[in-house]
Amino acid sequence: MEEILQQFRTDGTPARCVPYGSGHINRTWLAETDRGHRYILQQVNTATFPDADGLMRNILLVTEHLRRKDPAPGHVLTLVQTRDGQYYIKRPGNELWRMYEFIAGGVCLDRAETPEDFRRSGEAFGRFQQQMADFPAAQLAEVIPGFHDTPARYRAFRKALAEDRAGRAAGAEAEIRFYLEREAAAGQAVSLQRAGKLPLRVTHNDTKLNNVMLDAETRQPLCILDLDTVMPGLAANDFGDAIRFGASTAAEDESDLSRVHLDLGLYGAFAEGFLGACGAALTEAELESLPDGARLMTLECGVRFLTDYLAGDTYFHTDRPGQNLDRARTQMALAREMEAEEGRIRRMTRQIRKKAGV
Ligand code: ADP
Ligand code: GN1
Ligand code: MG
Repeated sequence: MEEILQQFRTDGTPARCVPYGSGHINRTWLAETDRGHRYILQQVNTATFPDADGLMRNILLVTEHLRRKDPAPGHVLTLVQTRDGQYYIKRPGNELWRMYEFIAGGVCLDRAETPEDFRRSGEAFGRFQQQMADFPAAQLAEVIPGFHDTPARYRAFRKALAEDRAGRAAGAEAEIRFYLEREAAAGQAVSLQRAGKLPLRVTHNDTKLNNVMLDAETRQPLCILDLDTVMPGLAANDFGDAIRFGASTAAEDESDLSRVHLDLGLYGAFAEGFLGACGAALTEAELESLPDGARLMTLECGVRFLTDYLAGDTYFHTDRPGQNLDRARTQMALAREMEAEEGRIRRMTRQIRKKAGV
């Protein structure tokens, strides 16, 4: 680790380095130098992101673009160069390391402490989409092809089910049935996009609450993090993924399902923030697709968790047995409530649109 830290142009000599954050993909550390300057060191998961050069090029392009829109320090991720002027280190075995300036004074929440926090995160992701609207999407590498191609996620699920590598399918029959029953419905947004009814935009694609940093004191949005998956995508996916994670009353891996509910107050708060920031730029079809996006992203993410459970937990970080199955189950609980409340959610969204004038 020391050897890696030394290769970056840090202000002072790295003196401390501790694991940090709660992401499921990369490994993240907080490093501090003897001069008290803090950095985020990340080992990027190249099993997930094999195209290291494409990925890092995307991040450079996106952060440069965002900085032109908003140059305030701490509002955009800043990569730290290596001593030989690169923005990342590649090591044997396709190891990829990068360093960011640590953004101080912010919080990344796993749960919104108030609806206001969630409204602010909606504003941040809406603004992100707005700021990226004039970015030429063709310049971005598609770092994970088909990342939100829900039918393709279902095909991977069926494959894992047929292979049953970890011998877990027999113990997850109800969950498997639940997701299979919804396979046709889950492909709705992708079909609309392919039919030319929903446009592709530059989206974040991983809009979990803990991928946005809020000012610890004012709770105003500070910075959007985790730019690894910025690619062409659907507005409904960014909206929906944020809802599936942040409008739940419980953690994504909660094992007591009686605690897992869709909080409509949180849904409304996010929708207000998001639509206020980017609603005017969305088409009527996109605006109408947002509530569906929440259900579709919940199903897609649940299918991915169940697929990983069946495959033996090889994709998402786990720290206990059964964690991916618990994650798949929380998404089921949320999707069920989204189905049951569909009419209400749609009406609420229309009211919010009206208030936002979009
Ligand atoms: P993953 O892909 O594994 O989710 P992230 O890039 O989201 O990795 O980083 C994980 C966590 O590290 C974030 O949720 C956040 O708490 C923290 N983090 C990441 N970048 C920074 C930064 N530049 N400044 C402060 N904290 C950061
Ligand atoms: C992963 O990297 P992180 O933890 O922000 C995943 C998302 C999932 C999410 C579920 C690159 O996000 O797609 O929605 O876990 N990221 C990747 O918590 O697969
Ligand atoms: Mg993250």
